[in-house]
Amino acid sequence: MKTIIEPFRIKVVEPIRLTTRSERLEFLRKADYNMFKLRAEDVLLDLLTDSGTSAMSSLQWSGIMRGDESYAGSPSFYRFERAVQEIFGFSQVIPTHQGRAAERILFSTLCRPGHVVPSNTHFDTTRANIEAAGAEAVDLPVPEGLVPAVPHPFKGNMDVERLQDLIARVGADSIPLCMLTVTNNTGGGQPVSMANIRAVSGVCRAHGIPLFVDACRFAENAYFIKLREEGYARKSVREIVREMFSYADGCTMSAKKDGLANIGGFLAMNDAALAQKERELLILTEGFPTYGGLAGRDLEAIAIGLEEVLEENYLEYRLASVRYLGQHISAGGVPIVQPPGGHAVYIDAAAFLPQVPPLQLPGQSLVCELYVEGGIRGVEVGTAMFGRRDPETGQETPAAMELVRLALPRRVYTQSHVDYMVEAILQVWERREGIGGFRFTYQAPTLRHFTAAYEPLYPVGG
Ligand code: P61
Repeated sequence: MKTIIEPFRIKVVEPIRLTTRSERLEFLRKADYNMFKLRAEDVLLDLLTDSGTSAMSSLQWSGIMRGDESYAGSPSFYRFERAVQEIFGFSQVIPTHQGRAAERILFSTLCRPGHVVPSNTHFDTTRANIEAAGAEAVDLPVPEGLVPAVPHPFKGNMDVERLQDLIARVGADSIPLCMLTVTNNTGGGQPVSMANIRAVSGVCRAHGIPLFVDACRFAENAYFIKLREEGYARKSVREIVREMFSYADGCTMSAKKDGLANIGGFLAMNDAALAQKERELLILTEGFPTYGGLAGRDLEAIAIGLEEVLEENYLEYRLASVRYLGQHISAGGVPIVQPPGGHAVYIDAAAFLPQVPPLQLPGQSLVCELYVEGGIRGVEVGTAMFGRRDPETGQETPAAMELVRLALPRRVYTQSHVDYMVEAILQVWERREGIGGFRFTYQAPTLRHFTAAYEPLYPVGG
């Protein structure tokens, strides 16, 4: 059979609500044109994020019932700990309420002012937590990673030469750890090759710098390695994952992605002394080390989700559905980051709307138009999210790329939903010449995209 099907059947359904175009224009205005301020019930197909939005399996729901809520020493914790140890190969496992809590604990333990933390590309919460610890976050993607239209099998790779140059320039003593984000979310959900993980690890080990992997989408990354990297076609995803993490000293994880759970995360590593310090911080802000801010039932859902995400027919369907969306809009002329990523398709808003300059936020225009057209909610990953405003001069620096991310929640939408998305995106593409820009009317000093207010500089909706 050549048709790749959803490898599950539907047991519970959740209604979604159709709205009219004029209702959507009104909702958008009331939300200050900020997708994060829309009410979810006013969204038809929600592609804002693949984070925490997975449909859980019947086995995960049965795990929820089994969850043991003891304050200390819950059997649910030990099942969670064993799943993480077996899959990732790290001995120390610290549960956290989500990925950014793991980041905060890791960076506030290791980073000081004057420190530099390199990565292929830091995700925004990662960067913000490094900066909150007084250190500098540096992105070192390979050059192909910054050119949306150029296809490359491993656009998520880190530029190893630039890593070596950075170490030579600032000194290994100023680099308390190196990060590697798999897949590279900010760079288009693009995978990192095993060869690159090995090379980055080699450089780090030669200089005594610990390597931590931001593991959010580890299974999708492993499946890309299986499909695209020589020597891995016959290996199981589980074996590939073990090899990926064998080159690292630890990882941070948001279980809201490849944990197939609605909440949760963890920090894992082999260094018991470091883990001890981190558990002390955990107790201060998250909770006792056998629950870390999670309920026992969440730990069960994650332990089961981490196993299910490694099933190869799931991963085949997962990557195929993202590819299907990417290929169909691309065939209609829409410029996207090529090839499509593991969890999302990224539209190149700068190429879609060349008439809108970066400081007029072309990605912001595009997310608003997609919502008006089809009730689809995407997210801007461009100057609104990653641009910088000088607090003294008010001078704005645009982001490296102007992207719109359409993230597919895991196991949630069917192929006809994707066909509808394709239709709506192509309709916006047809009327692209009439679309203008936006400006901020309010912005917070950090992570401004969550709470920003915007004003259109043209009539939205055509
Ligand atoms: C997302 F607009 N990602 O992609 P937490 N590392 C990586 C992530 O992708 C990630 C985290 C760490 C989200 C949620 C999100 O401004 C935003 O469990 C590679 O969300 O704390 C999260 O994991 C943090 C979306 C987060 C945003 C921040 O949609």
